Amino acid sequence: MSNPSRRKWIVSGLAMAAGGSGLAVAARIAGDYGLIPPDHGGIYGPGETLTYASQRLLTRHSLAREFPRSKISKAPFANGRPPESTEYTSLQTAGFADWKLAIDGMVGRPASLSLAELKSLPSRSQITHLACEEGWSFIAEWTGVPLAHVLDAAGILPQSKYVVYFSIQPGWWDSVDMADALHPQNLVTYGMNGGELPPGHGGPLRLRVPRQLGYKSVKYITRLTVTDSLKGFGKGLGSGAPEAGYSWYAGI
Ligand SMILES: Nc1nc2c(c(=O)[nH]1)N[C@H]1C(S)=C(S)[C@@H](COP(=O)(O)O)O[C@H]1N2
Ligand SMILES: [Mo]
Repeated sequence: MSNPSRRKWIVSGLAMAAGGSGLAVAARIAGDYGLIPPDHGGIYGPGETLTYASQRLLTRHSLAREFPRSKISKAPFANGRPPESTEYTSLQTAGFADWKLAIDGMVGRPASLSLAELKSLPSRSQITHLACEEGWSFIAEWTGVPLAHVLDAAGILPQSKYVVYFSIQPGWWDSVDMADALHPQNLVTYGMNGGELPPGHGGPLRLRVPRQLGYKSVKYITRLTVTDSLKGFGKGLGSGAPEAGYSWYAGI
């Protein structure tokens, strides 16, 4: 599927099927190409499938826009408050020295990395937009290790299809497919605007997924699990978002 005209052909086929014969047909075509998102059931399912499949075929290699330093927002909005659990606050009191990111599931070398270990891996900084589904947004510089490096170090097995990521904050977890997981702009982020990532924005560690809406950028992450199926996680819809009526795939 690397030939762009073939991709365009499939996408126009999807669009025609969606317009002419209904979304269900488009969803079936998408299924033939393995492009079914985990929240494909229910009344919005065929629409979700069409969005995901078309975006995947057209944009899987595209980059989120990166901005010059002059565009960094002066007063970025932190949505919600950091966790108040003793688990979090005692880690915070110790300067997050004992914060760990576990990497498990379908990997050859499961690992548990401290912040110091993550900071010793190759880093990348990028100035991107974080857009909430509620309409507000801001631009910040994010620094971290590309998720692809972390996965590489752990050795993902060939049958793996998704990376599920979990927050220390109850209820917050999400997942991305491998095309997104290996995308160079997805960062296991520990820095913001030249300093540490502040607790309000997910410090000490969050996954930034700049090609999708803000809710995919889960804050306070402690675990990454590589899997070939999302069925065993939550209600099997790929994240908490579809359980609450939002899309699993939130590409922008
Ligand atoms: N753990 C956790 N992650 C989270 C959230 C949250 O409340 N808890 N909110 C999400 C939503 S809806 C958005 S829009 C962004 C907001 O990021 P910000 O707090 O840096 O503005 O974080 C996302 N990640
Ligand atoms: Mo949001």
